[in-house]
Amino acid sequence: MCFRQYDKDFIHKITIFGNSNVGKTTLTKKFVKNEFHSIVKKTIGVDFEIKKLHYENDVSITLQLWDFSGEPHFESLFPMYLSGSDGGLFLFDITEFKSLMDLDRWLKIVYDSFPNVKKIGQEFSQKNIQIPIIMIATKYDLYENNDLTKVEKKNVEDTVEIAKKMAKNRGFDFYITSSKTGKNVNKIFRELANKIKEYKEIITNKESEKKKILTKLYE
Ligand SMILES: Nc1nc2c(ncn2[C@@H]2O[C@H](COP(=O)(O)OP(=O)(O)OP(=O)(O)O)[C@@H](O)[C@H]2O)c(=O)[nH]1
Ligand SMILES: [Mg+2]
Repeated sequence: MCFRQYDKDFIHKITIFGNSNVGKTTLTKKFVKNEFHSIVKKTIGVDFEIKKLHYENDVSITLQLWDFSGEPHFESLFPMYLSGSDGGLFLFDITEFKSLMDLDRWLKIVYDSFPNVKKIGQEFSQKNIQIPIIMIATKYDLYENNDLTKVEKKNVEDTVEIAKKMAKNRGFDFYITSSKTGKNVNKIFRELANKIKEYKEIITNKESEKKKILTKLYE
């Protein structure tokens, strides 16, 4: 990646959302502290973590991770916490089909929280929102470790296939992860950080184009 001087000061606010129990806190802790716990307290409102990503030439980007509770009674707080977000991770549990089906319910809150978002049709997609969002399938180790019955395995396979299609139709990147084995955990945060940087550059370029046009008009 190519960085300019001002990138050294980059801070990205990332919001992590999805139903309760899908593994948001576990993924955050795995990424920040390389820890995995099989018993985790439910998040009350929101938890907050920080981690620096280091790049070449001593450049680093600070990620502020806002790990939001998936419990419905905290939902009304979500728009407030979303404010100023640069990117989002939507998590669903591969063994819990309902957690995938709630994608649009979560996206609606995200969309409603950004005043300038274009809302076209009923389906929420990446092109209508100004921050990058990545879809994350969690707990893949449960599929790999052969503890599931044949029927449960087939259900997981169907869920993942449907999730891939939903992600493709909406223009979201999609990753399968496990916080237990660490599969793709670092990768998704790096991917999202890179995407945020691209989005910020597009916005900066658009703004400087606008300024150029306005300057010409008033010359
Ligand atoms: N096997 C396995 N279990 C996981 C994984 N990720 C999370 N879990 C378990 O899933 C349960 C719920 O995880 P949490 O991280 O608390 O879920 P959450 O999405 O933060 O839930 P809320 O805070 O209530 O919104 C815990 O028992 C975790 O150990 C994973 O990758 N593999
Ligand atoms: Mg939590």
